[in-house]
Amino acid sequence: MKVLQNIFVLALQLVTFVSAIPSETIITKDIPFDLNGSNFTYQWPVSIYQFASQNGQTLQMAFMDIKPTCAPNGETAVFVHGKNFCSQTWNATAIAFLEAGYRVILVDQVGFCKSSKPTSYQFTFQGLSRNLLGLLTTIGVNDVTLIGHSFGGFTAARFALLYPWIVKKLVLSDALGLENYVGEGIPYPDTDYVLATERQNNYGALRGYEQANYYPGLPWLPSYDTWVNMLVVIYGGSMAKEYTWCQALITDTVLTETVVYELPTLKMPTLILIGANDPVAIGKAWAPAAVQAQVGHWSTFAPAVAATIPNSTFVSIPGQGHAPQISDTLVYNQEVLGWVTTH
Ligand SMILES: *[C@@H]1O[C@H](CO)[C@@H](O)[C@H](O)[C@H]1NC(C)=O
Ligand SMILES: *[C@@H]1O[C@H](CO)[C@@H](O)[C@H](O)[C@H]1NC(C)=O
Ligand SMILES: *[C@@H]1O[C@H](CO)[C@@H](O)[C@H](O)[C@H]1NC(C)=O
Ligand SMILES: CC(=O)N[C@H]1CO[C@H](CO)[C@@H](O)[C@@H]1O
Repeated sequence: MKVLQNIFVLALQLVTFVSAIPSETIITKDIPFDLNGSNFTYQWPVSIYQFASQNGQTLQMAFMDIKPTCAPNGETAVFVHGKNFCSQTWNATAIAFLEAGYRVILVDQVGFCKSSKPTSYQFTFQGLSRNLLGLLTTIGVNDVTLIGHSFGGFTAARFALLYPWIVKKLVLSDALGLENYVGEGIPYPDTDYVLATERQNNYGALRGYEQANYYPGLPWLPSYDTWVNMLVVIYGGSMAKEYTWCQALITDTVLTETVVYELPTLKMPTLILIGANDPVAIGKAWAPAAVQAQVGHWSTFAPAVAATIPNSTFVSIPGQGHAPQISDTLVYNQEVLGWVTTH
């Protein structure tokens, strides 16, 4: 009797404990236009994945879950954006996938765009991967083609290492993490140094960075302004303070984590795709000239990394920088869709 009573008390405690954790929910109604400091309009309806993380904080990840625009092929493509990008930046490639029969899921990672901007948060690629796993599990998706760009490529690589049974095919598109920046000699700064540079971001600073890194040697097109302004409204928006701090922490994550040494254990078909003239190296701006000269040579290190992954293909898009999905959309879509449909 005593034992039964104890079990009953234990069960009651367990129920209380579990119900104290806000459950994972998907919110699809009454999503505000200005969501978490981003009043930029997305092309498809936005949903929110709400979950508890890190000291019981209630966090939201904004995402778009879009049905194919022709006969479904039964496949799901999940796209993860980079720093200075949002889920919406994938729109032209998303349309190509929708037209090929894919269900497309575009996510905003925590700390970015329309998702929460927690100021007390340990940003790790493992944690960001876990958040994405939570979202996919909650909406019943357990088999994906995962496409990550830049910072989102680093997340995608980590996600594929942690949850290989979910990732059928992996596309790493100008993915950070193929190079180990601090290991290459980039000085490691305090987050306050990065925060100060984040606070200086405005139209001019962002455009200058994007011209030099995303479209090096290419003319500035009016359509590129759209993507600068998408960021400008967040940097000047209702959560500017939280956003700049999250972005500083996010840069810290890139500088403190590595993934390249683990990539040889990837087993799924993997596409490593770059813009041939991509010059991006995180921290290059504050590195000594000798280090600056040594980093960001994607045409050298990216094929070498691809060669360490058993099931990989390497593609370099000529004449393009860090964002070929924007600067050479048709070729990019052809390369990625061509690869996913033949591997
Ligand atoms: C992609 O989104 C941008 C910004 O919302 C928009 O200006 C552009 O027309 C969209 N492109 C396509 C192909 O829908
Ligand atoms: C969006 O927010 C920015 C920054 O606060 C503001 O300048 C702009 O007018 C807002 N746009 C809309 C359509 O609300
Ligand atoms: C490459 O991937 C395919 C498809 O998943 C698989 O059948 C094959 O065994 C893999 N090859 C290697 C070398 O891992
Ligand atoms: C952390 C944060 O401020 N999250 C907000 C994101 O937007 C939703 C919807 O407006 C709010 O409920 C959250 O508080």
